Amino acid sequence: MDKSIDSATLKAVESAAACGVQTVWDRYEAQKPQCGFGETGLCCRHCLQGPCRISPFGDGARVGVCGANADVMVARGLSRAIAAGTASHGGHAKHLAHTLLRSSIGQAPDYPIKDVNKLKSVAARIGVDIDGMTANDIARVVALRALEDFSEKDEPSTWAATTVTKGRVETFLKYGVVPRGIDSAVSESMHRTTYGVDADAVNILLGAVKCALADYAACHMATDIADILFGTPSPVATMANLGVLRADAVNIALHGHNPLLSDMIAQVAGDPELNEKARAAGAAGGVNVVGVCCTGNEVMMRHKIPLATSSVSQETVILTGALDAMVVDYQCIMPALANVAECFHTRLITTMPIARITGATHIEFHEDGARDSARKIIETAIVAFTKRDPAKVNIPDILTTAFAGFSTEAIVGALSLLDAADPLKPLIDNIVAGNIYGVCLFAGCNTVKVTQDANYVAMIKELAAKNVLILATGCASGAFARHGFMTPEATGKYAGPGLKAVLTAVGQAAGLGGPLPLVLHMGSCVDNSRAADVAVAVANRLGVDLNMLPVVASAPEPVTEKAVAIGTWAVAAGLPTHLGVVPPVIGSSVVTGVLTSAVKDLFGGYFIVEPDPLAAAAKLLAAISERRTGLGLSA
Ligand code: BF8
Ligand code: SF4
Repeated sequence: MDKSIDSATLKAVESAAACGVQTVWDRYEAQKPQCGFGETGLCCRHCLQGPCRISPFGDGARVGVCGANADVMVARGLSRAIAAGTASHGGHAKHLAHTLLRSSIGQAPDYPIKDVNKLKSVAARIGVDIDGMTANDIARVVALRALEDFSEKDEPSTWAATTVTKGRVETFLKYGVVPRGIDSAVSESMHRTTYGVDADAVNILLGAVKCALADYAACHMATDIADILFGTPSPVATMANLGVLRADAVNIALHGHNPLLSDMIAQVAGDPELNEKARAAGAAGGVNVVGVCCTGNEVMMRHKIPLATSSVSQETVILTGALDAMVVDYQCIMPALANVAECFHTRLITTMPIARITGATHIEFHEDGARDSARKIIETAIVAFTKRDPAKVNIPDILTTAFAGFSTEAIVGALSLLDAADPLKPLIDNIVAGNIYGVCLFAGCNTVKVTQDANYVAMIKELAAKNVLILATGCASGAFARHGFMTPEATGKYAGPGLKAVLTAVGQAAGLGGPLPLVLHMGSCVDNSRAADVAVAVANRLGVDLNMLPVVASAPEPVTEKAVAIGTWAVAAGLPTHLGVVPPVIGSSVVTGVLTSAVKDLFGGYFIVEPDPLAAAAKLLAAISERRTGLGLSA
């Protein structure tokens, strides 16, 4: 299997061998063959009588020491993965909520309210009477309501219940899966999957859905507060791939997730004094900030910061030999970065108390004094630049234009240029007419288990040709950006005639002189909530529920527990959801049956597990066709 179809990745990886350093692909080889019990979900370490395991081939023990069978083991493992994903998105959202509160009471002067309109619209949605209140007063109330949403309440989680259709809330109540707090849902999942608690696989899975809906609440909250503090994105043109690094500049990569850190560094990087310092150190090009993974998406949308790479290829940014500092906060950061950095002059800088890496430089980042921390980090990178070995610099000369920043507000704004009174009407009319056959949200990661980007590229070509509107977030958007799919040219090349006409009409109305890009970049992984908002708005406008819309989701290369949580809430929201990698559930026929079939009767959504990208595209098109038929539209 090839490592990647991205030639920049392949070129950079060649440098690894020259340095004698391992990459993720070498470490994956060293792990092979991976454990069959783990791959099928048939192992358990939830108590000290274990580890217990059950052979997927029917030989040996059929139950663990406590009597847990294959279905229970698999369901518990999946549930704990969702809880971990929810805890991650919850931690991210809570961090932002605390900052919003401190901002509102004057304790975080580096984080003023940037988007008062967004603040007001969030306040209105969650039922705050803002009459006569200042922006800071509103922010204080919104922040307190957000923080309340983490503990157990008598009523449903505010961010879950106020952001979906009424029909969804009724369905969630009917099946007892409404979270009453984000942290409390994580805690309940951990409780019910511990030794000797829930031993009914279907009941465990329903608990997992409840936790996944808490994950949705956390994602939505993170998006809302990031927009309030840093601005709601609107389309910008920037660049993607390793060619965004510059031999003549101090290169700083921002990697991780929370814009609290990355946005501040993006703001400070333009400081003339720091750029002068960089030039005095010999970097004629000054300071050059690039993004990696989701925080890269955050600053790409709001500051036009170019995206270097994402996810599985994160080590390649260091392998260019031109990276002076890799600054990380939390999530999806490979500890191996420290080893790769050792072969170069690159400083790996950790910033969060909960995410230190042995061998890295730790510059702790706090909301009070954020700007000072950002300056210190940039100054550290300038010093590192002076130690760069020009002989080791090998930047692949590969980069492409990428348009980013299609927030819900930006999409509705663009559509309103066609119909100011009823912006969703042009979208709906085109779906009805079949010019837009359906919508596919691509989300999730790049994995070492699949040739990097191969599934994304194969699937988008199939779907776009059939007039499916493509939305993307997270590392999915990184993949499309690096391969040039976030451009008007890609629309001209790959979109079917109906889709091309719609994207051209909107693009021309928006004054672009051409079509919108083929992929609408909606942001980071928490910004999957933006795609949910668009779907909810369309469903409400049509007077139907989400499970009837010709909208599907795909994670062709999922990796993380967060991706599992997102996939599960997409299913609960009613979406047919494709996974291109088989998750560790096939050891249980009950669990696989529920996830791929029975769950459809409850929520309308279901998982489609299909490693072959062309078969996956065909299955998504079939799912869209079924939905169109259900709505009485041409299939
Ligand atoms: O939250 S897509 S590898 S970076 S988990 Fe991670 Fe996956 Fe990338 Fe962002 Ni999302
Ligand atoms: Fe084994 Fe049961 Fe303990 Fe799991 S909880 S390790 S199956 S005894």
